[in-house]
This record gives sequence, structure tokens and C-alpha cells, in this order.
Amino acid sequence: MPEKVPSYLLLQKPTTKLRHYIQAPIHKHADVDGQFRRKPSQFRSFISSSPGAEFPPEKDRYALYINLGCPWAHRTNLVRSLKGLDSIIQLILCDFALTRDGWLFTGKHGSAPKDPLYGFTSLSQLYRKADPEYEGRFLVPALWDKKRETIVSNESSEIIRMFYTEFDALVPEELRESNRPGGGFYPENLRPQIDEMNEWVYNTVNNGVYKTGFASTQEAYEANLMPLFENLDRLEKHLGEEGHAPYLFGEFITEADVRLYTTLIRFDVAYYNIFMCNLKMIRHDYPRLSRWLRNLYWDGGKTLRGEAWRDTVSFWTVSCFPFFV
Ligand SMILES: N[C@@H](CCC(=O)N[C@@H](CS)C(=O)NCC(=O)O)C(=O)O
Repeated sequence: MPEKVPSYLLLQKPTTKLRHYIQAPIHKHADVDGQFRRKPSQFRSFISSSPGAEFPPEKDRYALYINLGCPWAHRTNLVRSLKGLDSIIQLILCDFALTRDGWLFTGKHGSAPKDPLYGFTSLSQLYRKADPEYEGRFLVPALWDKKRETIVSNESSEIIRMFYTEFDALVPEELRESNRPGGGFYPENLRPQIDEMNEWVYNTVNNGVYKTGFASTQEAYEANLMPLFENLDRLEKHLGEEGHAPYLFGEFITEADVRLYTTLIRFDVAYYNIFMCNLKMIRHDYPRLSRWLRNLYWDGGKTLRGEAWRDTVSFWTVSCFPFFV
């Protein structure tokens, strides 16, 4: 690793074409010091199978709003499929281009022409229906409750956990957490290790690519670029250690694989160029990470419902997406 970024990586001014997209306030992500600081998601309820829960698991009750470009939304879409929830939780796609009015339903790029539940043209209308006073950003993913007509959660890390466990009474036996080999996506015995990895991978890799790409000063860019690559190196080393192959925690896929996958599948095609995360490429410079990624993309099908690893990826969308956020 170089100690300082080479001069050819000096943060460049956006091209005229790009400037067109990033001038609206919605495209300003960095604070005045040039750093991007992600705000906490604001809808944080939980679907729960406990008796008397406010949001119980029920077929056809919930809808998941996403677009195909977003890695956070991708996590939820991937787990929805891996858990066999496709026929239980409705999936609604927005267009992947972030406009001055936020995410839209346009009928283009796989998006519904209008929101199928209410005929809305933008996701912001759904947020306002849930809470007319809402002042945050209109984020995907958003998990909607059709009965209570509100957003249950717009935090991907929590939505995937609800999907692992809370619908198990509604899915075939072999897809229930207790029957999955290795104890499921978030097995008791690995929780401390998974949580520990989630923490640093989130800060430096999942969110690290955004902090690098949205940085608006050279200083902020370098301050995030270096930790990103140090931690990709750390992941590469991790995969070489005993008990850490073919998946991050051994023989069975866990949440840690899900959370890393949706960032790394975008890395070479999108973040490398558009977010200027370009000290190294996964496919050229990280042989173990590259093998891990290809194994999931191509051969995930050997695991239960594993074709979801490939089917939930739209490379075309992914390669354009960061231009539009
Ligand atoms: N913490 C959220 C982050 C979701 C998020 O940032 N989504 C982005 C797309 S990648 C979004 O909807 N951005 C719209 C905006 O910022 O206006 C999660 O993990 O669910």
C-alpha cells in the first residue's frame, strides 16, 4: 500500500455531464468539511413472530421497496429470495436514477410505472403517507406494512434480520433457520465474530466506498480511501486463515457474506471508476476475495436457493448507479 495516494488520483472536478446530475441539493452528500456522514435510518420497527407483536409476519401484508442499484436494498432483496419470501413479501422497484424528487416510479429500468399500492409517482409520497412530518431522505430499502399503512423499517441491516427468522413459520422447512446447515445466516456460535466483522466492514468497506466517493475535498477522499484498501487487504488475509473458506466463516454462508457481497459485486464495475476507489481491483489484486465473489455469483446455486446471488444482480444498473446517487 502506498503511504500517500499517487498524484494521478487527485480528486477531479466532475465533468459537465456529471455536474448536471450532482448540482441539485439532493445530490449534495458531503458536509462542509468534505466528509460524507451517513444519517441513521429513521423507521426502526420490527416484524416479530412473538405473540401480540405490532408487526406480525403474514403473507401478502408487507411490500419491500427497492431499486436495483443500491447495495443496501440489494441485501434485503437477496435475503428475501434466499429465504423463499418471494411469494410472501411483495417486491416493488423504483427507477435507479435519483432525481430532484428522489426515487421515482417511471416504468423504466425495471421500475413499476406507478406505485402499485397507491398510484404514487415517487417514493417520497410513500414516506409522507407514513409520516407527513418526515424530514429525512427518502431511502431505499423501505419495508411497508399494507395493513397499518406505514413503513416498518428503512434500515437494511435490521430488515435482513427480520427476514431470516420472523417468517420461518411461513416458509418450507428446509429454509427455516433451525434447519439450515451451520445454524442459519446468524448462528448463535458465530454472533460475536459476525458482529465484530460487520462493524469494521460497514465503516470502511460498505460505507467506506460511499465516504470515498462522496468526499468533496482531496483530504476527505484520501482519509477514506486508505482505510478502505487496508480493510480489503484485511479481508483478503482473513479468507486465507483456517476456517475462513470458502465463505467468510467457513463452510456455510452467513450474514457476513451477504453484507460484503452486495458491496464487492459492485466494486470493479462501479466504485472503482465512479467513486474513484481505484488503488486496486478485486479481480486483479485480491485473488481470494475474487474467488469468494465468483463462487457466490456463479455457484451460489449449489446452495439452497443460491441462484439468488446471481439473479438479484443487475450489472447494467450497478455500473450506472453511483452516477445518479
Ligand atoms: N442505512 C440505510 C441506507 C440506505 C441508503 O442510503 N439508500 C440510498 C441508496 S444506496 C438512498 O436511498 N439514497 C437516497 C437519498 O439519499 O436521497 C440502509 O442500510 O438501509
